[in-house]
Amino acid sequence: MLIIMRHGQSTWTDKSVNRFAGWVDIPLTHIGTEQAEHAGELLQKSDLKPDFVFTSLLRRSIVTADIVLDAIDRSWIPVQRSWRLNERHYGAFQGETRPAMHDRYGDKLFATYRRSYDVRPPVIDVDSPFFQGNDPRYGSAIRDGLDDRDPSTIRTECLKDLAGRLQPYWDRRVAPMLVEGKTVLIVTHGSVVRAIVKMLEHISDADIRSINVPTGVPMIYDFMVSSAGKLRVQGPGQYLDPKAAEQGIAEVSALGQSKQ
Ligand code: DG2
Repeated sequence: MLIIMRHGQSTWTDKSVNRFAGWVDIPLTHIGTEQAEHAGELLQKSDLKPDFVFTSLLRRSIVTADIVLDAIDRSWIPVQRSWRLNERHYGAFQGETRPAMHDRYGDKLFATYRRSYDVRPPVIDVDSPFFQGNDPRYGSAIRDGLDDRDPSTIRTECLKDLAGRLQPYWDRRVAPMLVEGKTVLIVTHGSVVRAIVKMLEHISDADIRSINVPTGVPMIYDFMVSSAGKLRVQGPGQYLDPKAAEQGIAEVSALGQSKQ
């Protein structure tokens, strides 16, 4: 079984701040912490006991996972963190407010940069304080040998780029655990959840544009394993708290509104 969720609300998804984060390592808000605690309660109520947890290299994912696991007394399970589960690199949008970018680019282009499958935002300048090229967490010591991608050189990504860097990690790190019948928890970011939902539910490049992911609400996928050892997903993902998911999805959509 897969339990997948976006981290709790971060300081930059708080609507009073409303900045694009991407790979910028911002913390959770008080609400985000409460959402993570609620996610833990939902797992507890449904008697879901993860055997393994995956996070990105960003604290909003790491801290959310810690809170969820603490709530279900499973802080002890093994963890693997990877840049491949990081949010999409938002290029030059990192650190900018959504309303300002909306007003600069207009409805159509703004929506394309935010939700299209294959259009990248403009690249970030290497001198920007929001560029992570010199951050030790993306240095060569962390290369995982899955391919020759170098995270320290990434300056923008579209969802297709994210899906490309995620696929080898899914195939060689995550899927084998699901094939073994383990319960896997992935605490990650909106775009990574969208990429995984797209892959598992065979959503088209056009239809993925309308999918938004709420903060802090776990979603469940069940699998069967074929005689050839292939994973077969059993239906669409199910949110453990559909009402909170609906409200969260509306909030994410609203963040993209113009300030005018
Ligand atoms: C958000 C997504 O990702 O922003 O990078 O700012 O919060 O899941 O890490 P998060 C960011 P939107 O694409 O929803 O504007």
